[in-house]
Amino acid sequence: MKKIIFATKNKGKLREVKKIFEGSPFQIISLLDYIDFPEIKEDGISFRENALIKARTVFEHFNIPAIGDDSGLEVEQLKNAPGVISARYAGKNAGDDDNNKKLLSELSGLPEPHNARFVCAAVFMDETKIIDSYGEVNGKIVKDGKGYNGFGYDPLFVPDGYNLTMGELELDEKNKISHRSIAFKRLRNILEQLMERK
Ligand code: ITT
Repeated sequence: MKKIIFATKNKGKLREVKKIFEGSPFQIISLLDYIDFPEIKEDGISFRENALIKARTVFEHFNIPAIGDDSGLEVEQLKNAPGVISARYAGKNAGDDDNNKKLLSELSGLPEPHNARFVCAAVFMDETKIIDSYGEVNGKIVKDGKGYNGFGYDPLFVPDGYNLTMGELELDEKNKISHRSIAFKRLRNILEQLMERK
């Protein structure tokens, strides 16, 4: 198995990505195995830039092929906020509940539907290459949050074509449609093809 280090401390992301790489020749480890690894400064202006910052920082430190994921929620009526600051929308030390409350307060008074999308930029980096991938999923923000699966804004997001929130979907169901699954399945395919060519 070839090790890839996933530059994240987010347990929700890690669970989803490990599942996507199941059955592949790659073993996914993460910064949760190196809990003292300092917080990476995400000062890029785009998801792609931040994903590259995460991949590069971790690749240069460990010298193991690395993947960074920068993702978030864009809400049309909020001019695509919270965007790249999705994890810190309600402040520097905000948790998921704080961010969800802040989102609903920003939307209160605005007419439904609250169209939104989740986006994910994933960047792979090793000594010879950088590979970019991207995924998004459209849906709507609902006022009455539901479900305890997933993480982040999942309980408030109903993907198009569904009556359930992302928080109500099982991991396998979320991995059929999510922004992250689109980005990471593509990355897995490319990496497997490159390996076969060797
Ligand atoms: P790492 O940087 O350690 O990977 P993070 O949580 O800080 O973890 P980001 O900077 O990419 O990651 O911020 C992503 C935020 O966007 C995340 O904390 C959620 O609030 C939101 N988000 C991203 N993907 C999501 C998903 O699949 N479901 C719900 N919310 C999501």
